Amino acid sequence: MSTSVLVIDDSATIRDQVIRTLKEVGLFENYLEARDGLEGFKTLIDAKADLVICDVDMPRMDGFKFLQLVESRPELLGVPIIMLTGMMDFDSKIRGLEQGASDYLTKPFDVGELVARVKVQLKIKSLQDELKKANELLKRLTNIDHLTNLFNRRYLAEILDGEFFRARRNKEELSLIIFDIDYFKKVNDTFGHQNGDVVLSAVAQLAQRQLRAYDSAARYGGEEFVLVIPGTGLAGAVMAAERLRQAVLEHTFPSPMEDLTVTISLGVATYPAPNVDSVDSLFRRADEALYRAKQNGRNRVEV
Ligand code: GH3
Ligand code: MG
Ligand code: MG
Ligand code: MG
Repeated sequence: MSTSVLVIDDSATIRDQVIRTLKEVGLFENYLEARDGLEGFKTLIDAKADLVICDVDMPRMDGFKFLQLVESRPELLGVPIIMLTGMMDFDSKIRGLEQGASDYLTKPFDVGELVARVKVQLKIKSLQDELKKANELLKRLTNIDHLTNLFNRRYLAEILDGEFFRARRNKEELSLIIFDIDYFKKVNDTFGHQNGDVVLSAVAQLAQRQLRAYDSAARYGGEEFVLVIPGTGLAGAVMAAERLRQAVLEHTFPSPMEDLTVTISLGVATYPAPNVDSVDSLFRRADEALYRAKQNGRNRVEV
């Protein structure tokens, strides 16, 4: 990955000095320059520098205004900014740090100190990036079912609470589809548990493919799944369920299951409806519908 630094200063001499110093150490691959805050902000947006060194006192737009602009852009969060301040100007050092600067250097700066402070900021940045990655991984591990890549049961409960709250507040509909693979024990018995797992994740993929942006799919139990469909009434949800039923029925599995067809039974329920006024009652209603789908011959949708 190529790394770049952006140096913002109205003085060409200072810009050259900073860039020459950093080039000698070879900390970056690209060196960008700007003459004032606004030009610097535009360059930063376009080029996405990994670190910024910014003068305080500049015509047109000073370093503080630059910090404010950067603060207003979430995509620039975490880019370290080292301010260059005049020798005696304590106020602007403090103000700069308060407004989001990561560090400051006093002019005229010592080249050794410049390099050392830049290295510290790059180190902090890389630790922050690692922490962010670790957090994303943790979130995956906590919320995602590892076999199917769908949300797990724990996270489904969170999604349902959130969506139900939103639906009630906005007076919108919220639909739920619960489905279960038919005679799945037979798949395991015939092809083995491992091939059973392949079927499970293929069915999960088919369900995932049906979803729109705000829908969610979760693995609720062994071979039971739940789809949460906000902003959709019973008729729309039944159509989605029917499409999924058809897609599963028509799916071809890999060897040795080429000739296998699996079917699913689906139960659909929508909030609001008589006696459906909570997550629990919505869930119960969909589960009862699923039970009826099984009773009435499987491979079908019931409400
Ligand atoms: P029904 O049509 O009534 O649903 O019949 P069924 O055979 O599918 O019955 P049921 O839903 O009760 O059976 C669930 C089976 O799914 C039993 C269990 O061995 C299997 N199963 C549950 N979790 C997994 C899993 O992670 N992998 C595999 N391969 N099988 C699983
Ligand atoms: Mg200046
Ligand atoms: Mg089953
Ligand atoms: Mg089951």
